[in-house]
Amino acid sequence: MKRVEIAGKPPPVKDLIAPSPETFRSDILRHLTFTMGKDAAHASVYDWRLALSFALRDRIVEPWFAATRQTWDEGRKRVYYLSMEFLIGRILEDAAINLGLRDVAAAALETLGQDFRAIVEDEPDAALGNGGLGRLAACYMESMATLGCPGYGYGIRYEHGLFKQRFEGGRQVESPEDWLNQRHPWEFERPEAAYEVGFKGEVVREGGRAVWLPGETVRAEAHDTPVVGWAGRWANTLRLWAAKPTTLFDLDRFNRGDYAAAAEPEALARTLSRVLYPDDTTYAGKELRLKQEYFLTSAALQDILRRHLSAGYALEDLPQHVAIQMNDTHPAIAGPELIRLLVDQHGLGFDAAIDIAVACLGYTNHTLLPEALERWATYLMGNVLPRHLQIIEEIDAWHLRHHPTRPHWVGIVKHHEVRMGELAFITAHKVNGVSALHTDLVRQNLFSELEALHPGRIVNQTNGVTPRRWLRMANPALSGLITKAIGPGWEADLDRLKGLEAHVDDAAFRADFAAAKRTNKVALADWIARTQGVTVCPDAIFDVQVKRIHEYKRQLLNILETIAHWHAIRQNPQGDWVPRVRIFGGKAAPGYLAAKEIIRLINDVAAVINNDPVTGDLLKVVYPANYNVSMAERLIPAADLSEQISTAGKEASGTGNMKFALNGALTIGTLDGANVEIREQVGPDNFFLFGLTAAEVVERRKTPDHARQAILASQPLQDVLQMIAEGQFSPDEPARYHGLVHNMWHSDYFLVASDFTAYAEAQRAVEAAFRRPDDWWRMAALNTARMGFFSSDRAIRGYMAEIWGAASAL
Ligand code: 26W
Repeated sequence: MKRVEIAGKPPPVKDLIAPSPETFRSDILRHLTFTMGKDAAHASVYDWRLALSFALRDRIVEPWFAATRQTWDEGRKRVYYLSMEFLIGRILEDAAINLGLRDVAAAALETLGQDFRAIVEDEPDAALGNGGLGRLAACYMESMATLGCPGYGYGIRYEHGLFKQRFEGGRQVESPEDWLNQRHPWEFERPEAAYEVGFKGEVVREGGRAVWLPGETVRAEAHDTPVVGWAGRWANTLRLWAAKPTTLFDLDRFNRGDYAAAAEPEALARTLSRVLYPDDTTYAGKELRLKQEYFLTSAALQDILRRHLSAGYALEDLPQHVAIQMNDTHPAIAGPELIRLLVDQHGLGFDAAIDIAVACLGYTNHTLLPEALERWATYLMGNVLPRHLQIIEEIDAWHLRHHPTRPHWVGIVKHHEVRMGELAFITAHKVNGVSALHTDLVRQNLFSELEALHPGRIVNQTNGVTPRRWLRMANPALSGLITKAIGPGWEADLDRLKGLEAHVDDAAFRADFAAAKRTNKVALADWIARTQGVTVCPDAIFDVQVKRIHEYKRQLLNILETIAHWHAIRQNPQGDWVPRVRIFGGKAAPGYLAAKEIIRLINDVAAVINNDPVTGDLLKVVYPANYNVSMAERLIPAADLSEQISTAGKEASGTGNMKFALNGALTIGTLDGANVEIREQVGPDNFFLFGLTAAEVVERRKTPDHARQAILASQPLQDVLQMIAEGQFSPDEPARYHGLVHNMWHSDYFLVASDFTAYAEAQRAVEAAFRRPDDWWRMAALNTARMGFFSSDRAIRGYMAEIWGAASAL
């Protein structure tokens, strides 16, 4: 593909010039009329939202083209981020802010009698992800655009994102999500950018060469969403693949009147990009999932090679121009697929091909949980991807040849399974963990033998979050105060928040800081009253735990301590208690019964506590259903206390923990994941630490009756378990939680009992600090001031320098 030169040298990427509200108003009206075909007199919020989105999108196109042009012209290295998940959330306001057009848009809409907020909230979340890993990919896309790192995200355009959650009788009920039910204004459909992806069939030999004859094929069609960075200085592409049939339908069958059978090929193909797998941290081993992973990876690699070759570069030079990052092992078939394309389609030798693959590929590990590590039965891999299984075996043999001292238990194919972690490690030049502690554990436990064979291959890149969405957009009150205190521009240079430290001893600044938080708490209290029917007092401690429901994240510890606290207040209602609102949010994987039981318990406890006249405003429990990115943007800025209480050694990093601290919440947390580094940055005095360390957890588990011992040592915990077992929170079914209580006494793998007392003590320390507003707001402000390190810009700079060998084009 050759680019057409239009008029000499292309214009350079330039700084944004914002249109006037009048100009932008006519842009919106033009789209309302000509794109939506609506008269302003009859337009709905939906129509206005689309008109506004198109008007904003128009203004991304120019920086987007300029960035693409500059990347070609300067022959720059491109970074390809392969991820099964991109948890984007809403796009409109984020795009408006990065384009510097938020206020212009709001003003223009006002003259049209429309409310910007209402329009923003009409947009459905793009929920193409489960949790941390998917949201991280979205933050990284935004930071790559902000930093001018030429990059593409590759993913799947799921028709249905993460399921919607509601509660019935306190139980989670799932229903399909349907974001594409309406027009999606942010994407450009590219029917011409399509590739065939094969499955199954057989491999034959033709003159010493392997030829794979797939038994099934589908078409991967590109849908491009521009991702604009801060100040509109650069824009990259998120390319999502939709599966289409290669043969449209069976005309013979149709003519015979067998309509359902005629449509079969189409239905089968579309299944591939129909729905996001809702499993977070559990590996299911389903054939459709493997097909989705290969579908994404094969389409992406074909696209990457097409772009490389069309620029006139040699395949041998791929690593100079291309860096490919695998977001966990989900796209780890990239190694074998790249080798297959190079060897089978382009005629390179295996040794040359694997060297190229290793030089291009990087692998990020996001979890140590054994149940989350992908392994595919060789029979399944051999059935779905027969050629790839051969190549995987060749890679394994090649690796053993080069490392004859490799222990016999180490390798890619073992016990009739393909281990995707080992495959990703061996086919990548860099393997990274996502926090300092996690990377140490990856080195010492998960990949210790491979690390010994490849010293230096494992590196750390501590996660980060984008301050544009998670501070500037989500928290206008605090953002305004920050700009007032340290001047504009901190959004793209987050270390400048350090400048706030000079203000924390100023009582007026602390009062402003507290006022910003109060504004957010009042807004949240209104929303809770409106949507949950629970009244909460904005002067209470807003204590928030939002994340996927998982035993290791220990929402159970939180709710048990809530019960203990409730019980203590009831024993002495006249005591000097600090009012609290304990807020939960999160979904459980549909098949994860233990997590679902915890959800039900929280809701059952909330029903009892919220209706107790004795405790009244002193304690409320709120659990709004369907936690998602948009709800996070509401809750996090209003939090006083951030619950990061996982069993040490289990949470790879966490990123919610960063968003809370950045927004001036104090953390109550264990020494797990990035909590360790957050505590180092904000200072140990500004962090409520409790609990066993990762090493102590391992030791503690060696005591066979650790749970029983811990429960017997804590009267409050015994009382709590007794109340639950008696059915105080499930009077209609007293035995409902007998299994859960039994498990607490006899197993408690995640050491809830062992950490209970330390956690309760830390909670009392939180209350003591909250009673001293000067200290509290000083600590809160210091948290914000010292969180600059956790910008995803810092993280992306690290990946660019240490893994991708890519440079900023700005
Ligand atoms: C194949 C099943 C499956 C699906 C998703 C296994 C594992 C996953 C992810 C790796 C789970 C995940 O999202 N991990 C989270 O990644 C975040 C970003 O690095 C971290 O902050 C979290 O600690 C980690 O749990």
